[in-house]
Amino acid sequence: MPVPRTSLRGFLAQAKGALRAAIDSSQKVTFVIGNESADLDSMTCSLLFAYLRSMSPPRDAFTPLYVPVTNIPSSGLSVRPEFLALFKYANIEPGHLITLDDLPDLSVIKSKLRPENTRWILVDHNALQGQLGQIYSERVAGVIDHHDDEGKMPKDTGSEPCIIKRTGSCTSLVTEYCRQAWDAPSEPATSSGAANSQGGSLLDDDAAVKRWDSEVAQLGLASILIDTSNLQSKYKTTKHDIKAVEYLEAKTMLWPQMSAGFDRNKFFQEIDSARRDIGGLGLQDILAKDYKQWNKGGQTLGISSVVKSIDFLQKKAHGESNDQSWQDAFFTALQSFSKGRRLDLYAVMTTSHSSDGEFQRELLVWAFDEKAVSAAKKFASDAREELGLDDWQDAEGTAHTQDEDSQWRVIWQQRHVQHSRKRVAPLLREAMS
Ligand SMILES: [Mn+2]
Repeated sequence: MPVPRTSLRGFLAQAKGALRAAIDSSQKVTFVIGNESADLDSMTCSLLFAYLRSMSPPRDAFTPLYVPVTNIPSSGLSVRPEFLALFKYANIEPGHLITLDDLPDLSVIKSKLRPENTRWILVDHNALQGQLGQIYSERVAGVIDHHDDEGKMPKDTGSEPCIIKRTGSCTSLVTEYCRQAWDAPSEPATSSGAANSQGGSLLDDDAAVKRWDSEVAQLGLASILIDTSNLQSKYKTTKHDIKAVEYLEAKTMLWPQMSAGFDRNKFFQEIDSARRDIGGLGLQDILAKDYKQWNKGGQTLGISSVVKSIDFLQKKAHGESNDQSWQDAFFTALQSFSKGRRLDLYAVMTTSHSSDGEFQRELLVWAFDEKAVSAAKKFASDAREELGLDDWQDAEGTAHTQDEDSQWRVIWQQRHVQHSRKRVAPLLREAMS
């Protein structure tokens, strides 16, 4: 039985209820989970997929309801102001989101959510990382992603999707996959009091459906616009993104109250400035905000993406620790971030604009032991040309390479700015094997 048509807000309340039932009374559960950087794209992919799929699940679905999980603890929401900026368009609040805090504690998760009772659809990644990956990898039942294939996809996904395509935003692929179901006549809404009490208005009313569609469409629209710089990035924008934006914008406008005042450029600007507004965050939070981690060849690699320059990060570090030079304070902060996560290899990728508006990237790589040093040096020689790596210099013209037997640290200007973490991460992982 499909879930009757309801608002995203009502749906999330139902999904939380289903998750609780799964934990408390060993019910089956299907998760839709984004990657652990939990950026806007990952969050909206899981919401869109779970919401739309639950309205028309395949006949042989493991469970009719799909539970969207944002792959961070709820405390992580405080460093994602862009989520809050967007939630109001979707008529949801942070408390509606299902996060890792809604799953059982990792020490007992295996007994509370027995692997055989779960199924996992991965969106915006194609290999389940970390401790969830160790327990539930075998239960991955479908993938929609726009990263390099890590070779861990299930062989047969049956009626669940198995899609990896290079696009600006994974939300574009989710939209493409779900739009047929979205446009199909919806299951008649019921006036069941039980569902009403969960916060969803179930009026079988065309106007209500248009409003709900518009709210969900705006969620998806935001991610695609952010990931493609409002469709202006020539490196990132693909035809999938353009089509999905057209489709979602049309859905947004079908709600008469929205069609009068909606301005896509303004909408993009608002979400984008919220995302860039990280000045009030501490440096550790900035490094953790868009962070991913992998294990390869017995070593652990971490990569932080940051929307400000190295110069900004150094000043931030200095401001937080007045007794050290800018550089020392910065490197101390990176070291403590890496130690806390037991990293062998740590990279920081920055994006910023030069004074004359040119888009720039910097790449810092720090190897903390001999094995990691040799991987980092191999990466440097293998990837130098492709990424356009030039030595980075600070305002005083000083480079900051540190080379000792057991450690190596280097900062580059990455001239070939089309390459994001989607390319840099596979190159680093390759060098580690
Ligand atoms: Mn993505």
